[in-house]
Amino acid sequence: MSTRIGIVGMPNAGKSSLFNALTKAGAEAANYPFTTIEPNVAVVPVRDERLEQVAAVVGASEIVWDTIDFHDIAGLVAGAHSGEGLGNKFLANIRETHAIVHVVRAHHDDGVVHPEGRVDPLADIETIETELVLADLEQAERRMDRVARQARSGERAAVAEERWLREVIAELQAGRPARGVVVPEEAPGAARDLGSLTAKPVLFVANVDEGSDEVPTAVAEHAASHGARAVAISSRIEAELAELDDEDAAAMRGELGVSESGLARVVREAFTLLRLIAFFTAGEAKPAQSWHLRDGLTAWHAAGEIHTDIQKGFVRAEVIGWSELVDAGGYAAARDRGTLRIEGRDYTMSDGDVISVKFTP
Ligand SMILES: Nc1nc2c(ncn2[C@@H]2O[C@H](COP(=O)(O)OP(=O)(O)OP(=O)(O)O)[C@@H](O)[C@H]2O)c(=O)[nH]1
Ligand SMILES: [Mg+2]
Repeated sequence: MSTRIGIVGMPNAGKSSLFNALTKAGAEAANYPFTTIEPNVAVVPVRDERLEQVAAVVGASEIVWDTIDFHDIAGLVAGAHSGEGLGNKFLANIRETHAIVHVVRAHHDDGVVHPEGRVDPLADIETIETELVLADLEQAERRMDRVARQARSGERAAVAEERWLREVIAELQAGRPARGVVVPEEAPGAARDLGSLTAKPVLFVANVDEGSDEVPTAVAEHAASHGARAVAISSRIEAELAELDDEDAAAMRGELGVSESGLARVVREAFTLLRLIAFFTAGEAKPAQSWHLRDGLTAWHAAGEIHTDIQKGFVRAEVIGWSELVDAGGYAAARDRGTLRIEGRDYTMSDGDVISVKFTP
């Protein structure tokens, strides 16, 4: 299943610039608040140079990248949950995402209007978090009406869900995210049904001044104390770099002294945030492909990512670490060396594994 990430933040924070950079999709970025009025979804390839090497040694026909979907929504302002501004309408669009990227303005370009007329990343973060909490509270109360009715029949799952919702509502009323409330075993679908925004993992993206790549201390501390992660990028530079071809972009990065693509960092952090690992499939004259999987899952789950039929008919898997395959120079040599292993369905996948599943159709 593809991974979905929602981008939130204040108007003019730099969300669409980041989105454009991520996609080169050309979503409109302009210097006035509320540029984004339709939700934009972009499918972003997760480039991985390990797969390029694997593809080369096995003689793959092409490379097919794993993707992440990013949803760009309109900026949120104080009062958004009750319909202020345009953002509220779009919160619904990101209820079904797996994680949130929270873009916060930390650059000081006077040419860019700030809705509050000042640059204060921590205050902006708190504004957005308050809106997410209030939007969740409304949603949770609405859901409670329905679940409480079901719970009266004594149905176990509904009773458990009602108890859970009560706790969630108490947390939200106290201004805290829903993240901390453990989902009961009896109602495993409760969190998904609520679609709580504040239960999702968060990556803060500090949109910093050109030439800087440090997360402002206040943002870093906030992220650390909320179990979140943070990266610094310049949305504007990334958007400009995305317009260039790879060679020119590399040259410009050199001049600016930014080593790695900010976008690569955002994507990597998103993987870490969601505790995902990458694995690969590759064969001669066939596409080499990257996939992702929750860390700790098995070869059987990996098979399911590739195709449900492959999972259903799972017999065994041939597995090798990507670098062992590259070192050997191909499957045949790896088999001779004994680095290509036979594994069963319960084998726990490692980041960078190359897998080939034998299955009965
Ligand atoms: N100097 C500077 N300007 C930026 C940066 N990122 C974005 N901008 C500018 O800020 C303005 C708003 O950027 P957008 O990316 O459209 O902001 P947004 O968060 O999508 O705004 P809304 O859709 O209105 O909520 C544009 O003029 C951008 O060029 C940055 O890193 N540095
Ligand atoms: Mg925008």
